[in-house]
Amino acid sequence: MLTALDGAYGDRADAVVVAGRAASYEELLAAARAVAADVAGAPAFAVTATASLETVAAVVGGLLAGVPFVPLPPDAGPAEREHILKDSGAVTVDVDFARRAAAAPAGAGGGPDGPALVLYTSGTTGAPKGVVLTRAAIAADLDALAEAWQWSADDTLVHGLPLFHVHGLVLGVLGALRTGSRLVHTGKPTPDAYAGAGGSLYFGVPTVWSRIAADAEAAGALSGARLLVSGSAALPAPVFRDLERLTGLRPVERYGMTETLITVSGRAGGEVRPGTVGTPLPGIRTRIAAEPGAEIGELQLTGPTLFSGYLGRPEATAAAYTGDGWFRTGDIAAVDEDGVHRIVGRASIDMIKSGGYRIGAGEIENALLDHPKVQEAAVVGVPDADLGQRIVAFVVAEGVTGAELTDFVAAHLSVHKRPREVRFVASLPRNAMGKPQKKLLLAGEAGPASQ
Ligand code: MLC
Ligand code: AMP
Repeated sequence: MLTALDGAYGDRADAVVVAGRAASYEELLAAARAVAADVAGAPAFAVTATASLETVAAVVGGLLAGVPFVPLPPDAGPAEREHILKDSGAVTVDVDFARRAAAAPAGAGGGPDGPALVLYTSGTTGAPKGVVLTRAAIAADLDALAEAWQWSADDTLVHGLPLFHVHGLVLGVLGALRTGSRLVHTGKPTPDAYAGAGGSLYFGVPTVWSRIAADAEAAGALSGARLLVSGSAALPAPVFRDLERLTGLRPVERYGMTETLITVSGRAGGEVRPGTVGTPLPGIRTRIAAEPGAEIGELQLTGPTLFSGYLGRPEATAAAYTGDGWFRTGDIAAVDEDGVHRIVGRASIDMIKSGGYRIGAGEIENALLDHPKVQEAAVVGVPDADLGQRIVAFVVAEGVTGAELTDFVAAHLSVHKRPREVRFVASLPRNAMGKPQKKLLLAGEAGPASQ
């Protein structure tokens, strides 16, 4: 599956660089075999997925052993870690990149339909669910993207995204190892790090691109690249235009989800327009479930890149599909006469995207309600020029500060899920059914940065 590790493209001492440490394919493979020996026979295994060569060895080791890999967010607090470990049944493993093995364990390996990854992702309510992705789905997606982006062993891929989500882990690590492109992971996705990395292909979430576009010198350093790709949230049109002005490149946007992998994308060398995410990748079919006479509606899709289900939750899996077998993305979209897709927004106000992270309002509300001083809580995503949306918590509480509540969520769930702002209110506006009226809480906030 990882063609580069089979020697298809030769080797070099710095084939994979993560946060300043370099490894050859041979070294990576030997470290991954040691991981495979440790995890062989386990139902699943979990590793704290820091931006490191250890995480790269872990994901490869899981594939060699045929044991699903569960990446743990390094900034996760005890509640989130425990939920993921209990729900997945994964054993925890520490990876030592200096440990090497000459061969994968005997009898190890997985078939194409075997689970490769279990990635935890938030719904609108409740705790995150484990999304099971097969090797076949991952391979199909990476091959489709390689075609769309003319992504090859001639490329050097640069990014600094977290290694516990699709973007950084599947595209950003497995994609490099399947196409044979050299990988430079910058540790953090800062403008300076991207500028200094000398890549031909760059991945980023819109927050990363907007910070680069605000730094003319860093952006200018990317003008020698072949392709800049944005995804995980909507790229604001002003950021698109600033990037084009400063780099001479029109960034390509692509659209995806943990459950579907990347399904729609602009093409390298094709026409790209700000505010659009391109056309379906080979093998993907899309449709818009619109009311009669309307042009926008829920985007639904089918294809070989879809997940095989939410781990242990057949009802949630069934609910994610229409009666005729199309996956319901929950995103509202429109398609023009050329088949070019435009993502208009989310169907649910309770699904927040902040800095490219998907965060369920219900999960944050539950965490806040676990605080003894909090009586009521309602969480919304407020338009934010840097993060796309920022998490704002409206709470009814006494005897506690906003900073204390922020730290409470950061410590229990994870740092990237913490509210950026806490507003104390005397009561929450509720409808006749007693449900908080979040639209009223959002009234008066500025529109999205892209409009
Ligand atoms: C601040 N910090 C705290 C804290 N407040 N720590 C503990 N408690 C508190 N109360 C610290 C953090 O630990 C961190 O430290 C520092 O402050 C900054 O953290 P941050 O503010 O959260 O980072 P920020 O700069 O806002 O991050 C922006 C970002 C990040 C773009 C780098 O949001 C990001 O990496 N996003 C990528 C998300 C992604 O990959 N999504 C893909 C999903 S897959 P320190 O020391 O660590 O800096 C998908 C499919 C698809 O969507 O289509 O791709
Ligand atoms: P996740 O499961 O974290 O991968 O988040 C998936 C969600 O990210 C999708 O349902 C969309 O709401 C959003 N998303 C991903 N890519 C884009 C994009 N290019 N434009 C707009 N939204 C996007």
